[in-house]
Amino acid sequence: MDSAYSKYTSNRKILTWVGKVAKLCRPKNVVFVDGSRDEHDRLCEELVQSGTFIRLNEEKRPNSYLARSDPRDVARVEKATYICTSKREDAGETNNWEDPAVMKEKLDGLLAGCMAGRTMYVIPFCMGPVKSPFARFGVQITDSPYAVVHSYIMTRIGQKVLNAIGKRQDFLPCIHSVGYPLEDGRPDVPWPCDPDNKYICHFPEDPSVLSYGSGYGGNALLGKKCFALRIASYMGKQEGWLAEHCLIIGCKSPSGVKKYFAAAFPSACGKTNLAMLRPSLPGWEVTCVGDDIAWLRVGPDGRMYGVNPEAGFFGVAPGTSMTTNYSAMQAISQDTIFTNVALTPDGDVWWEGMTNEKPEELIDWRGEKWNPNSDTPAAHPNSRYTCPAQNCPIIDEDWEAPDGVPISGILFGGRRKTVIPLVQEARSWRQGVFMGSCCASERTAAAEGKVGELRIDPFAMIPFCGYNMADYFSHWLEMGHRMGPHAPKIFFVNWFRKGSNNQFLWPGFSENIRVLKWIMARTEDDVAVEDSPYGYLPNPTDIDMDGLDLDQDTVNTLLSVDADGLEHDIQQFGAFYKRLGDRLPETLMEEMSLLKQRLLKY
Ligand code: SAT
Ligand code: MN
Repeated sequence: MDSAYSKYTSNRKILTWVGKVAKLCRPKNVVFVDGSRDEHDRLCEELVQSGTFIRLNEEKRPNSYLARSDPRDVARVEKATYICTSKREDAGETNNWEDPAVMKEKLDGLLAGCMAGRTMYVIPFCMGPVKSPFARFGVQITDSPYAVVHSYIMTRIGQKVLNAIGKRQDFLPCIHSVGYPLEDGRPDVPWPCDPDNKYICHFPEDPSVLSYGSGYGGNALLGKKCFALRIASYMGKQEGWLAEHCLIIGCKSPSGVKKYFAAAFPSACGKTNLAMLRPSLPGWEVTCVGDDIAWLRVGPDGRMYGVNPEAGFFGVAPGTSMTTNYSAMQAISQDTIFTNVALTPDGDVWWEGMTNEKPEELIDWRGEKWNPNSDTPAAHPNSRYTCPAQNCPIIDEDWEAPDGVPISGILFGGRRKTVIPLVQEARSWRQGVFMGSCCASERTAAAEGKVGELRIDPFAMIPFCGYNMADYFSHWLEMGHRMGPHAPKIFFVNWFRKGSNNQFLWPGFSENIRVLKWIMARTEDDVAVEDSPYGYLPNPTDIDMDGLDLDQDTVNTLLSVDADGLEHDIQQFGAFYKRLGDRLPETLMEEMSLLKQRLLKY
């Protein structure tokens, strides 16, 4: 077969697929993205010309841009996200499901002619360092130049990746369209999308991904949540590894002992801040391997190793400041794309929480004039920065190590104003898996649902697990069996415990190093623990409280499990387990009854 694109690759599967998609979507032209600096700069210039990008003040924020989305396209859409497996049970209770053939027919209808008048970009990409045994390849077709310039930052792309794919057949084909064809003289808009027809569909059995109608974040950058979490979690189940919604950090003590930790928290629980923690304790050092996704495998020595499959950060802007996250502020001081933040009169960016004082005037994320008396936020609450990981001043020296970094501990957490202590250690891997399955966050007034009600989010994977959640729990248990005594210890943390006056008891942020210090000691069995009905608790004198102004009562509350509250938790998690049906591993039911028994004796 002769193809117009055979000068880029001799991979028949890619050439045939690209030809087929082009025929269906009918773009004006097809461009293979080569990943060069020139091409990147040209695309950014085109985005400025078309009004999607505003170039920021070169002196204040070099090589950076602001994009404002359509107000109807500002976040991932879970109700439009599907796992399409031949059997419904394989997607499970916690995912939207549709029959693959039915969904493909529907999408074929939407895709027909959907790229009219546009360029169809073909982006060869790699998740993980290209030469790593963890690396997985994909090819994303998209009609969004905004998605293309993001992929320069978020993944490894271009001709070098296409060469690395060579004749391999196992790349993930991903199709993305904003769903805004320019036919019959229809003029383009700065942020094309099809707000009433969004579909983010995963076909893990193919595997493939099809996303239609949205240009935003995880809906459009298909390497991220779609591949690196949903599809990869399914692959990991088949192949014996884990794709997790985890940050990875390195933590070095003043005496030079360094360990790596992975941590999973539901959204709005401070994941990015922990990923870039600035320790308050002298001599301690924290380095960042990744802020969002970890691929975890068992190494030849039986220990767990992790890589960050991404190459950049796609972080929430509001709340990010020199005090809450100094390293993120440094990382986004250049080469950054901002989406839906506010624009200052001198061509820089601003968002709520960036400075104590609000600027006198701004252009808000909708492009309207804004001042401190305006009753809407200047930046959208889900506004984002996209910057290269390399920009982070505390990026770990081994963040691209092909074999990953050894993981000594796994942390789970949530936002819990009561019940759950500052930190506890699981008695065993299986109790750790139980704790992971019991990740939850209290709803804040801003979210839907009753305030204080628990939103259950096991392993922080509810929106990202690409298969049946009960099977996922079994897979975690199985990973523990494989590692045996080499398995990392599992911890559960909660920075958000409140006192009777509704004030946070723990200062959090930089002070969280004190908890990491204890966790480090526990991974070496350097300190003893106290028993509790739930996990093992620190002896209060073993958490370094030097220089903190916390009275004994506060410390005692922070380091205690509330038995009554825990009983209420168990009821809610019990109901959730029931929902998962009979594929739920017996071991977790046993862990739950052991917890009940310990509570009775308490
Ligand atoms: O939009 S993304 O899915 O990439 C980010 C997020 O929702 O956390
Ligand atoms: Mn995330």
